[in-house]
Amino acid sequence: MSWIGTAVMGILNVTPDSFSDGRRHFELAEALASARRMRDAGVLVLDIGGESTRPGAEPVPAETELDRILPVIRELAGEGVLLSVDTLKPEVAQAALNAGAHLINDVGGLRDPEMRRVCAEAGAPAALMHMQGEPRTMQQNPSYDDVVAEVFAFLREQAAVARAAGVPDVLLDPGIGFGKTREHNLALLRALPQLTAGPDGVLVGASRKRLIDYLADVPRAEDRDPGTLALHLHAASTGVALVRAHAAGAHVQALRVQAALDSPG
Ligand code: HH2
Repeated sequence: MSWIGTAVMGILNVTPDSFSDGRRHFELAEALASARRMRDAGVLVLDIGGESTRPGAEPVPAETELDRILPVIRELAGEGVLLSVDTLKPEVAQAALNAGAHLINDVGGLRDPEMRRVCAEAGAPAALMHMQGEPRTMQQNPSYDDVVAEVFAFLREQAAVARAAGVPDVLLDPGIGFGKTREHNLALLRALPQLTAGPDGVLVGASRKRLIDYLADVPRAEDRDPGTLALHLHAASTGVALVRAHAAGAHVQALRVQAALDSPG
């Protein structure tokens, strides 16, 4: 995937317990209105999630996830925006693709062979993310010998495994906040040029994450959009393909300005 500027993946949570916007998107009408606002603001893709993966979150059954996301996918398919589904479960991915979703966002990094098979058979690209441990416990004691080398090696290996299984295209995501300390996250963000120099597109998701509190003392997630933008503009300057953001409209605007400054003439 060659770099043609950084696009925005707008976050559409249809979970009652997602860490930053709670019940707001839980009602279908509100979810759809929010999705259409993000589409009109110029996002490339909407990332629809029916299970929170915030630190400490408990998994939900596949039926619950599907009850939350399928009505949204069915309504939005064909409305001029790509639809990504944020799920760890192959059966959820399969049903979402059948309902009109285009891309699977797997925070499990396509480690599950069944997830690779579902994407390959549907011809669906996938975002594969690095996570140490699992959401319930991942922030308890994250540790690495060399976080950059280990995370990037994992992503490159998983990309090769996915391609060998027939997944048509992959995006690599270092997984900011997924089993990582403040120092681990910063090291990965600083090392992004190593990843964007490779053949695959890169996705970064730092939106409203605790890292911003550690860096700038912002305890409430909903107050972290300025810090998010700073991190994502940095990521964009290294050539990432996509940034995953709650404040989608602000991101589209800022990235257009940054792209104008960077384009010659
Ligand atoms: N972060 C979250 C969820 N999905 N997917 C990718 N590819 N990269 C990420 O960094 C990423 C992700 C965060 O989890 P959650 O608690 O569900 O919060 P939200 O979806 O509101 O960001």
